[in-house]
Amino acid sequence: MRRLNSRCLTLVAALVVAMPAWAEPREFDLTIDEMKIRVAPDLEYQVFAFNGQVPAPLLHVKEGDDISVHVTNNTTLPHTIHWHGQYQRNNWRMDGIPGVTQKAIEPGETFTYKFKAEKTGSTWYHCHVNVSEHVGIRGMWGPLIVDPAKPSALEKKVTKDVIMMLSSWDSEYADKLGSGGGPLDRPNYFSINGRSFPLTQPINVKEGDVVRLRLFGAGAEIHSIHTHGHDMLITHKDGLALPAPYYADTLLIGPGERYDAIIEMNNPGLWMVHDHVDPHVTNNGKHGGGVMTLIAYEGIEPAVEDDPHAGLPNDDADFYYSESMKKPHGLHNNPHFKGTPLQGQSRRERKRGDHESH
Ligand SMILES: [Cu+2]
Repeated sequence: MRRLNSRCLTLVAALVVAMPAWAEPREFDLTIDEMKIRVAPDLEYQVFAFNGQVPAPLLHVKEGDDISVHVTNNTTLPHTIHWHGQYQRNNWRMDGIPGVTQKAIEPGETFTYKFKAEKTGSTWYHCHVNVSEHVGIRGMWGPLIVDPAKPSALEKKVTKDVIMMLSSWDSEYADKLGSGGGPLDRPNYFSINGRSFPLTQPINVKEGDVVRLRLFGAGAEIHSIHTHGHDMLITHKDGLALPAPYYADTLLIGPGERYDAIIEMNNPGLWMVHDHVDPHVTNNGKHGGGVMTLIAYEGIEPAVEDDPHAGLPNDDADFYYSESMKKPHGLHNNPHFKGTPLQGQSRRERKRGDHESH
């Protein structure tokens, strides 16, 4: 009896180690829909949109959580979801690679992904069918943030999360869903969270805030982000804590990469945040567009009356997922990211139009 009890205790102890007390099962629903979003003032774009929005909804979970995601494909083409960064240990069939780990999810089908959120930090999810089109220029990407069971002292200081997903667009294929993204094509619009300046929104802060800026290379371009007036302490690369965090004021972010930067808001003013790769601050070659925004301290007035930055829309406190990150763990949609459904034209008709125009 005593031996049995001690065996039971060992078993219970092993289970406690394997399933941390903070881990929970979480079940989410995602649809994929054909929508149109406004990327820039002069660019409307057809997208494959998770839950109808670009960027996709925030998935915010805890280390060790058991995740189930039911994905329903309402579009006219097959898709999958790759959980970029997650290890899928003993679970490789959930890695989302068509023709390797699964058959792609066909139009009208639902597929359920099940995996443990093992890797912490800034991970993300994206389609893995025709990646150069679906991810490169059709908006099939979103953040999967996994909070570590034991956050570092630095992470605990954060008062505001700011998620920036950088990507690019090619106006030639704006209304040609199902084509584009060729390796020699040249994108001509560049965006933060799917919007090009002046449709980006300011990063609203107050003195004393500690911002955790999570930068994602969601597209196929390399970006070089400069935060005026502030140094970034780079703490994580691809969700992994750096053994020696380092300071930078300009940071390169390549395709697929993620960097986390802690920024102390200790310098009140209106400060540019922009990409130093010149074409990336244009809309179709016209300067004053692309990957550009402002760090805007509470109570600071613009220095000049016609400052274009002062005219940025400032009606979505969740543009950088800051509000969603404060909510309880879960899936968080953002109605501001929602597109309008593609209507009146079947894909076949659109395709016919495409062929006629070539
Ligand atoms: Cu896809």
